[in-house]
Amino acid sequence: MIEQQQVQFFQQNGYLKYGPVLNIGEVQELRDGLDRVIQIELNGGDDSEPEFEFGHDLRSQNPSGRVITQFLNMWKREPAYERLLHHPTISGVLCALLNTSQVRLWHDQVISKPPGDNDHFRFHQDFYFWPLDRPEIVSCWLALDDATVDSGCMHVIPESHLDPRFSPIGHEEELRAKERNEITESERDKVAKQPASFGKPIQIKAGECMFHHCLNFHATPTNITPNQRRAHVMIFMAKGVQVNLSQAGNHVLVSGFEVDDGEELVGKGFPASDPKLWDRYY
Ligand SMILES: O=C(O)CCC(=O)C(=O)O
Repeated sequence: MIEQQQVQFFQQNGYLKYGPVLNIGEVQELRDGLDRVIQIELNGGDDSEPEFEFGHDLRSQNPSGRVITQFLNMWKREPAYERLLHHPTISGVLCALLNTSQVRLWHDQVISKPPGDNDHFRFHQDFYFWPLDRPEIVSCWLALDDATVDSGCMHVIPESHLDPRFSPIGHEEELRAKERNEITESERDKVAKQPASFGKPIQIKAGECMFHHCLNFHATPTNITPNQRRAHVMIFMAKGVQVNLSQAGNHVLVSGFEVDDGEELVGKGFPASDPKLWDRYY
């Protein structure tokens, strides 16, 4: 499932190009599920969970008027996505990368870049967008279409997750320096301005996945092909990750927390991955 060498590569570089985890039938099930969700959204939407409204259309936040669509917590909407949380290979690899006995979902999301009407993601570190206390969090980025440089594949900056300038302490210092007007632009801001080509492209085929650490800088460029570029991202936490409302305390998922600030994030909105459940869905 995973070699020690791959774990070491991840620890050193902050990402891992893994390879195939789903067959094309399983990928098609996910695409079909996404199509059903898109139909619901086009017909007025489903507001049964606050996060279903989040990020469907980033046009309003984006003066260029181009669109990335983002659908949070697909696992609550479609059984194929719920089943995927328990995929034995994905779960096992994540436990090895995070050196933990079990992983728990923070959230999942489909990020879809439709042809001809999409935008790019600038270099960012995911961790600082989340109300969580420690960077023991890894994303599994699963391609639902072949992801190439032209279609907007993931680009990573190797080893950036180990760079002290971009660590939680470095981030704190940067915020304080900005508050005191000592700096207007931080090292992180400078990285965010770089084009995706500054990073290393991770081209993968539909059904394959790559993993990235929550402090690893990553970006995806605009999809300039006539094809869809859909990816499903599952973000998992190691055992013990706690709520930290002093960071991103206004995150859309906070209203669903069943635990208090400083407690381990568990509860029905954050299922533990259990490979035994993978077969139970059939
Ligand atoms: O799929 C994309 O285009 C961006 C994904 C991303 O930034 C992430 O997985 O954190």
